[in-house]
Amino acid sequence: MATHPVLPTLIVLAAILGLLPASAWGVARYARHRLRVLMKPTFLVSNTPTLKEGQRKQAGVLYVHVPDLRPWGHPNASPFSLKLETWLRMAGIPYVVIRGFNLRAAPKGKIPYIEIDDVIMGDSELIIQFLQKRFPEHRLPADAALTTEQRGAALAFTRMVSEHTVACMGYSRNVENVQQTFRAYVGLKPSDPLPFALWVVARMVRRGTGKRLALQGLGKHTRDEIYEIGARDLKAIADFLGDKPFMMGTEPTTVDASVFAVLAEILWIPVEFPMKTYAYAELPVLDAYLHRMRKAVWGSTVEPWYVGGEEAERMHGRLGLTDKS
Ligand SMILES: N[C@@H](CCC(=O)N[C@@H](CS)C(=O)NCC(=O)O)C(=O)O
Repeated sequence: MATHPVLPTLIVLAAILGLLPASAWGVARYARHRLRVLMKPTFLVSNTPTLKEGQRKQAGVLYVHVPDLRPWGHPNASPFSLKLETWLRMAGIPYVVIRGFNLRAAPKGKIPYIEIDDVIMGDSELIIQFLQKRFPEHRLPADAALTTEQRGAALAFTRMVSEHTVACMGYSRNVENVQQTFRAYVGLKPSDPLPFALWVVARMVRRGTGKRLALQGLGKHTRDEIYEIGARDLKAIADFLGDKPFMMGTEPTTVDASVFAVLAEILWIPVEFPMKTYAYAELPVLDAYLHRMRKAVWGSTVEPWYVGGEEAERMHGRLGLTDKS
């Protein structure tokens, strides 16, 4: 008896529909694995204590989970991880880094997060508040000396850079220039083809960020509007800084950790986009501030950083990014 022709078609269709999600999952997993392998050679070694594989965690030690993404000589490509590490150094709180990008293990599905004894918590801002209470002896004297007006301004700037400026930067990094950013992550030239695994992850990141920005509202604007809006944030920071060495005066305070981290991910990266161009062309105070913060907080612990100017040229050479068009 002849089988009805619709039946095999239905069976094939069902198989494809069943297999597609499974194969997409497989491709994503493989792509993540390849990404990790590809990024390994771009890691630069800093003197930050790091938990090695197989090492046991110890009581009373502060462990900081940050992504293992250290391109360009930055301590971290993640602005919020750079912020937290910068603040920990400012406060002089010893910590051990655990590198990885396992968002499923993160309490809020985001990096960075910390572990100390039985506490595990996410969100750089909440973490800082928690650590300020846990280690009162490490309270920054400059924070304690702030006036109420300065405290208000510090909170407003922290929120601006962490929720808004960073999102404008994220449009370049994860949407418009996502492929160039991924090339830079692994030290490829802009003209090099992106390895398939990276291309897959870049597309996923682009899609996810696009959706998130649209929901947040920023993504409803045009490209030029987004960069214009972001540039206004940069101008506000430059205006507020004026002649002061740091945001609140002569000493770095907690707000500087946030401002420094977000600005570093805009100015000191080997990817060109309008906010960066504008900062270098119109707001030289910002690059000077970054250098000051880096020297005050990080010293020479991480070398070489991608920092613009001569050093930038050197890093462009190292990364093969001489074509800046
Ligand atoms: N409000 C959080 C933001 C952290 C955040 O957005 N982290 C990024 C890396 S820089 C992340 O985990 N992104 C992955 C995701 O959102 O899926 C904080 O201050 O820690």
